Amino acid sequence: MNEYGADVINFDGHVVLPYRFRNKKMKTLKDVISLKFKTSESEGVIFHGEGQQGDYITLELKKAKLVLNLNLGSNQLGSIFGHTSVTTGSLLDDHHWHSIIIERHGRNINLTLDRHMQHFRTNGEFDYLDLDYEITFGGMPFSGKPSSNSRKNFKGCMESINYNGNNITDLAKRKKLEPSNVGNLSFSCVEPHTVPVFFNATSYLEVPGRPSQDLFSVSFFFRTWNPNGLLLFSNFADELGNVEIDINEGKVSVHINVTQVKRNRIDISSGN
Ligand SMILES: [Ca+2]
Repeated sequence: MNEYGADVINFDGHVVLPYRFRNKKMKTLKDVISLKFKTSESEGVIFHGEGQQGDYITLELKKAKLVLNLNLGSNQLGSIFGHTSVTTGSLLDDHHWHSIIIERHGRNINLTLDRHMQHFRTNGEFDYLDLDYEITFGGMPFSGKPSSNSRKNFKGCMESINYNGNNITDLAKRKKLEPSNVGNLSFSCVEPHTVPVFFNATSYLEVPGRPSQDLFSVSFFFRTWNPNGLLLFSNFADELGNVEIDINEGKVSVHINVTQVKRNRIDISSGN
């Protein structure tokens, strides 16, 4: 039950893992679906199921938030509109584990993200979720409608996937499920090349410089809610000066102080 354990699946952003229904159809009044995920991507389909009647359930990441789209049925005349969409969480692309539990009884849903539970009722008048063929993890099925192709596949790790009592992770590991033939499914969590570092107001990261080089080069991504703060500071060798990158009222500024030249300060400002 940890990221080094046997229960982890790594999705490469291409592969999709279908769980096919034995009787081709799955009509449920109750559903319990739970899993954990970890990703650095802000977009991606975690799982999806749909039926020819028009029912669907899709859990996906959008702008690093979790979105559950659910439709238990609409009628032909359009007077019953079943589409329901609930968004929860934020900054979920932080490459930390997040847990999800979806418990449904008819139109009543409890959506739990990291122990924070949200209750809602689905729109429409229908109680049964009618899915056909399969529920897919990590992306949409390839035979899906053209409109679904715009949705990105999930890239990252999932752990302890349980769909109505079926241990999907275990079935996949025992090769009882057949992943799509594009991309790779593996059973250990691949760490990304870049891992975010978190700073509070007092912490900092100090790295050694490269002596006797006349080039200074640095690049990084950052994300913050704070309008002000020091991003980077470095002294140049031989007391030549220093460089400072900060956020000032929401703008990034680069200050280069060169002590041995008369016009000794260069300021560059960008962003908002
Ligand atoms: Ca239905």
